[in-house]
This record gives sequence, C-alpha cells and structure tokens, in this order.
Amino acid sequence: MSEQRRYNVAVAGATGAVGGAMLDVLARRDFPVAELRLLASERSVGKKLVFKGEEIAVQQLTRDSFAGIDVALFSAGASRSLEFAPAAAAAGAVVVDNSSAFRMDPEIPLVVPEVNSHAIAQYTKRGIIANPNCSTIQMVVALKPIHDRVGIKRLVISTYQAVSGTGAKAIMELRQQVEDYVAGRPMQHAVYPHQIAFNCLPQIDVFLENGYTKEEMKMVNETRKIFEDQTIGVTATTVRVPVFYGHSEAVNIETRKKITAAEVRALLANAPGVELVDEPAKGRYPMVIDCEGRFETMVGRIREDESIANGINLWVVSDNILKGAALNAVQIAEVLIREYL
Ligand code: NAP
Ligand code: 12T
Repeated sequence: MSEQRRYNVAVAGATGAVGGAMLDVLARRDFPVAELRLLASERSVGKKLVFKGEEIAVQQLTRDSFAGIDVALFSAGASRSLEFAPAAAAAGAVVVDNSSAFRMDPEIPLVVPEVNSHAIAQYTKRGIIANPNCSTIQMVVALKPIHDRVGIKRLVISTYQAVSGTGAKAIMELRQQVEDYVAGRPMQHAVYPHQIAFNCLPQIDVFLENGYTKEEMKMVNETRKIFEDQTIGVTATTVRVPVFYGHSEAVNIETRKKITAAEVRALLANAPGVELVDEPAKGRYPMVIDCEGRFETMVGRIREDESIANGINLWVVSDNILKGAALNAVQIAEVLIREYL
C-alpha cells in the first residue's frame, strides 16, 4: 500500500479562538499534516501550542511565512488576510480564509462543502477560498435540501449569536461581567458597546448606510452567492446574546412550491452535516448547551407557516467556532487535497 501524501499546513491566527479550534479539528479529523506552521502576531512569538501531543512554537506572521506551505488556514482578522493571504498564495499555498476580506470578491469562491463544493474549483484564479460568515454557514447547511427540492423564494431570519464569534477577548468580557454581577461589583465593558451579560444586543459588527448591520448584510449577500441565486429575498436581524458557544437562528422560509413540515423533517433526517432534533412532545429541540464541540448543525421546531401558502419555520443551532469557522475551513481543505492538490 502506498503511503498517503501529507501536506504542509500553516495556521495564521493560531493563538486565537478560531485558530485553537483549527488545531483541534485537524487532529480530530486526522488531516494528513506533514509540517504544521503556527503563525500569530509578534506578541505570541515563542509561545507554544500543542498539536497531537507535540509542542510547536508560534512564529510571527509575515509575508515570508509561507515557503513550502501547501494549505494556509487564515483566522487572524480581515486586515491580516488582506495583507498576507495574497503573499501566501504567491508562495504557492492555497489559502482558506475565515475573514470577511474576500467573501464577496467575484474571483474568489465562497464555500460550504455540503452546499457548493463544486465552487472550490475556482480557487485557481487567486489561490484563495473564502469561508462564509458563521451565521450563514449553519443556515445554508439546513436550507440546502429544501432549496434543491422546492426552491427558496424568501428568508426572514433572526439570530441569537454567542460571544465566542467575536474572539477570545469577548469570551473573557462576558465571564468577567457575570463574576462582577454575582460579586456585586459594577460591570465594565470594552469589547461590546454595552453590557452583554443578562442583555441582548441588536448589533453585530458595524452599522451600514441602509440601517442594517454588516453582519445582517453578510447573511443577505453570502446566502445568494453560495446558492448562486441572486433572486432569493433575504432579510435578517442579528442579535448578540450572553451565550459563550453556539449560534441559534429562527429561520422563516417562503418556498416556491409547497412542502409540508413532515417532508422537511424527512429531507433533513438524511441531509449531510445535519442532525434532526425535533421531538417537541419529548422536550427535544436544538439548544446551544448541546452543540459545543459537535460537528453537526442541529435543526428542529419544524413547522408550516400558517400565515402564507408556502412557508416553513426552522430553529437552527450549531457550534459557531466549529461549523461556523474552523470545521468548515478544514472540510474545504479536505476537498482541496482529495480532488485538486
Ligand atoms: P481572536 O481570538 O481575537 O484571535 C485573533 C488571532 O489573530 C490571534 O491568533 C492573534 O494573534 C491573531 N492576530 C491579531 N493581530 C495580528 C497581527 N497583526 N499579525 C498576526 N496575527 C494577528 O479572534 P478569533 O475569534 O479567533 O477570530 C479571528 C478571525 O477569524 C476574525 O477576525 C475573523 O476574521 C475570523 N472569524 C470568522 C468567523 C466566521 O464567521 N467564519 C468567525 C469567527 C472569526 P495574537 O494572539 O498574537 O494576538
Ligand atoms: N463580527 O468573520 O462578532 O465576518 O460574531 C464573524 C463573527 C465578524 C466575520 C462576530 C464578526 C465575523 C463576528
């Protein structure tokens, strides 16, 4: 039997919330790694991280970091992606980028493997593949079988998003506020514009000219790009809630043709990446406390929208750091090495 080929992998942003999960996912899925190069800011140089029981020193991310690298997984923020991803591609690496920097670039594929794996072929144009926004990823995993069967006309979405989506500092901010509240101390905030403990913030990312937030418009534009259908109507309200891990979404779908709740349940019971959790009489429905560390997107509360002719309601929950970021990126890399490299 021939030895399986192994690949040199770089992780840019390795010390972050997503970067740490990248290392876990590469190990859990036994990705065929030869060298693993861990990159972060100057602040982290000398720090050591553990991969499969082995300590690896973190190096500074520079334009010269990518010689000999086959696959570069980026999660160091959009400005670092804009600065360093083209250099990584020029050095011969294929970049899988977690930031919003390149998602809407027409020359760069935006991929969720369960939905539009075929788009990965476009990576040759720029050497970069974009990972969608976390809220979009878990939603399109649940919607794909429905779209294929009856066509989606319009989506009305409300999200309930965890603080881990913002990064390690936001996780600490929520924790500190909870501790301060319990101890009777005043709560401080720095990462979010208001207190997040015991609150819901109807703002994720910055406000745009049209009154929506950037997070809301990512859901609109990325959903259309991934489904390759500019006619799908999408409107979203994205809300930060005091949850550490796991995004929840209420999704109202208007379909082109009629589909019953029972038919949706049957479709989703066999859909890739989906776990159907829909036995309300037994108190079983998707909850964030059950999603941490899991690869599947949970879907439940499936109901027909009785206010329109062709409508379905879903409740969709997933670990935002895994399917919403690190897992989706590693799945893209798996398709890349299996079919293209
Ligand atoms: P985080 O916990 O704050 O980690 C940020 C990472 O970026 C750290 O490794 C940090 O290194 C590194 N970094 C920051 N400035 C740098 C610089 N000048 N040079 C090199 N490295 C630098 O954030 P996170 O939650 O892991 O998110 C990281 C990025 O991933 C986000 O900004 C976003 O672009 C992307 N993301 C995408 C999704 C999605 O929806 N798909 C979800 C979450 C995050 P140090 O430790 O050395 O500072
Ligand atoms: N502001 O990669 O704060 O577009 O939860 C992901 C998560 C941006 C992104 C968040 C954000 C992104 C968040």
